[in-house]
Amino acid sequence: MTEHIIDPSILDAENARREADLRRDYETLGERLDRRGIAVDAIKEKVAAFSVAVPSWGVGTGGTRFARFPGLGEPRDIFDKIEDCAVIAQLTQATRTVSLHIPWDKADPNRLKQAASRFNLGFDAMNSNTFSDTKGQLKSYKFGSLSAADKATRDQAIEHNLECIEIGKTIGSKALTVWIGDGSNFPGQTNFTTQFSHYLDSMKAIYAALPDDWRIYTEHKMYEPAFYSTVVQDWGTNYIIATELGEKAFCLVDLGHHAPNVNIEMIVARLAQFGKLGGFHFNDSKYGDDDLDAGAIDPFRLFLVFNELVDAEGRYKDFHPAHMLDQSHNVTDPIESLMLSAADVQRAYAQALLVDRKALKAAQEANDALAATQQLRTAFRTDVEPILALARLEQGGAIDPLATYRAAGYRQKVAEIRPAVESGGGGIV
Ligand code: LRH
Ligand code: MN
Ligand code: MN
Repeated sequence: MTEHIIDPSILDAENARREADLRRDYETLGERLDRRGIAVDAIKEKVAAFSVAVPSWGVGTGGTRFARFPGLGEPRDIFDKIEDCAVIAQLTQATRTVSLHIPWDKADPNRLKQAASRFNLGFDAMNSNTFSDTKGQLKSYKFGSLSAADKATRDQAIEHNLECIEIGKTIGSKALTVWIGDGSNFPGQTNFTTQFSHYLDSMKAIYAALPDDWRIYTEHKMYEPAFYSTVVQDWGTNYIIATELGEKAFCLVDLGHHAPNVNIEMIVARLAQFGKLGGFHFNDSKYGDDDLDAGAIDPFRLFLVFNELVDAEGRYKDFHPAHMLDQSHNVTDPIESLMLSAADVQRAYAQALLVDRKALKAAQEANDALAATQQLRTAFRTDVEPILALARLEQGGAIDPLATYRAAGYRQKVAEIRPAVESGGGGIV
């Protein structure tokens, strides 16, 4: 039986206050969509089946390289993090899995599995970390990991990824995400070609250990922490990697890892067209890899990404990219941010499902630019909140996750058990 952290009587009371209004709103929206030839219940079903993974590292307060200001009741370890993830899942019913980062979340894999299964949570992709050093580690990653000039350093980084696969096997994960910070800070510091060859050789060794039913995702990022060149800097290099490695290798698109104004939705379309779109790290940004909450800055862009995904769903067989959040919460309660972001990702999906694809195609073929773009705008401007809220309610979640979470006083309760953490300089990514 699934355990619930938020008292069901509080959840029921909060829902009872909102249910009648919600049902009226849903009915009105249903009538309006019906006039557009859309069955609201069918959209709701798809929304209900949609899930986005929560990153374990997202439930702790993030920071910048200048400072970190922890909040109340910070999770002490991965088991507290799993409980926080369970709260997000219970209230949103949109986050059925957790994505772990090793070694940050290292613990007995059987205990991890048990802890998650109490709340009926599964594990999404494992994330390896060779972008920072761990205590006791023999070789430093200061000058790179999988692409380092030093062979022993590369071997150690390979070994770490193999360990992530092993942990993942025990806990039921089916994917490994590899992001490295390798690159250089000065022109001439490294040889681009040698470095990339090292990287490919290392990745081939990891790929060789990947179980048949697993996928490996490589994540590109334009810059940071290396500021002159980065080994896996863009989707072009990422596509080469996935192609070189083989059919279990796919590209992961982290929305924040592109230059401002880059047409990410088009990258998504290209990768999908050539069978190499593996999945996403959703977040939002204004300037760079800001890791702001998904949907917080440019919800239209998120919608355009989902517009491509829905288009691809209708085109390709076996198309099932992984959906994960990857954001850093510096000034908000991470649970609140993650709940709203999960809903915003779902919202973009629901809006994209409303696009009249037949009318869009006809407008495109008639070169009617305005009619075509109008199809997208109409879908984007539709307030789909009643669909999301009813999908949550019907699955046992909260009509209003934020209000319910606050009414339940979860943060105050855990703050009594979890010791306060002092503010400090230099935070995590
Ligand atoms: C790098 C990144 C990558 C890491 C995570 C902590 O910027 O997006 O996915 O694993 O942040
Ligand atoms: Mn990421
Ligand atoms: Mn990032």
